[in-house]
Amino acid sequence: MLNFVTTNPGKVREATDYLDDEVVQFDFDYPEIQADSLRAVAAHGARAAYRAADGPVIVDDAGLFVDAFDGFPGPYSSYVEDTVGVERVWRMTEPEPDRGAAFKTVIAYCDGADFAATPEPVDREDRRGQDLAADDRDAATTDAQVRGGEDAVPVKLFEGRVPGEIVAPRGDGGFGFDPIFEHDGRTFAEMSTEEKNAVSHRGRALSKFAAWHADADR
Ligand code: ITT
Repeated sequence: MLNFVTTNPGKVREATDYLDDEVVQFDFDYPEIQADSLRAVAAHGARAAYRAADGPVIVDDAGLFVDAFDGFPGPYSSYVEDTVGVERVWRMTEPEPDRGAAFKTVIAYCDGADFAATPEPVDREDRRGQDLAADDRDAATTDAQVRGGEDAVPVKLFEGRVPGEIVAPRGDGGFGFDPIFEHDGRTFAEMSTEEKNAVSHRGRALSKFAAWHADADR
């Protein structure tokens, strides 16, 4: 059994599609550290959740990176959804000529075992584009935060990113910013869970995690 640590059932719906393990929602509002990096937040959250769950956990920290705003809201996406709201994020981008954006997620796994932990080796295959500048302003600090203190339990990180455009809200599916995020002509809210998973940031991170998790030599 794998505890998916989140207050967001939409994430769990997407994860159950990908993972063979029985995935259950562990509704634990882990303390999010003040950090500019999804990686640091996810790693810190996974350690805290592992202590609380006393079993294998994954934490998923995601964000919407808007090109015209140099990657904002990025790691602050949850706060922006709660305060500004999704529709007003679209309105704020409306006057901008650049409609580009990306969703990014970092999945952090922790089961207390001493596997080869992040930051080495880390899958940085799709670490390009300016969202990284926003997400990883200070790589050294971030890596230190990910690594944790001397006795920190190892965590392993898996990243996924998907490019798209900010558009006027369309569709009833998905959650969060899905109605204003268009990829290949459709918003994520116009896709089924399966269709979104096939192309999304979370789908990409989950497939990397699934491959690693299924590998007995990890
Ligand atoms: P947990 O932290 O409890 O997992 P959360 O919804 O706050 O739940 P995040 O901090 O990772 O999760 O999400 C940041 C924001 O981005 C939040 O407003 C989400 O609704 C939104 N979000 C995350 N993944 C998304 C996705 O796949 N599609 C649309 N919006 C998403």
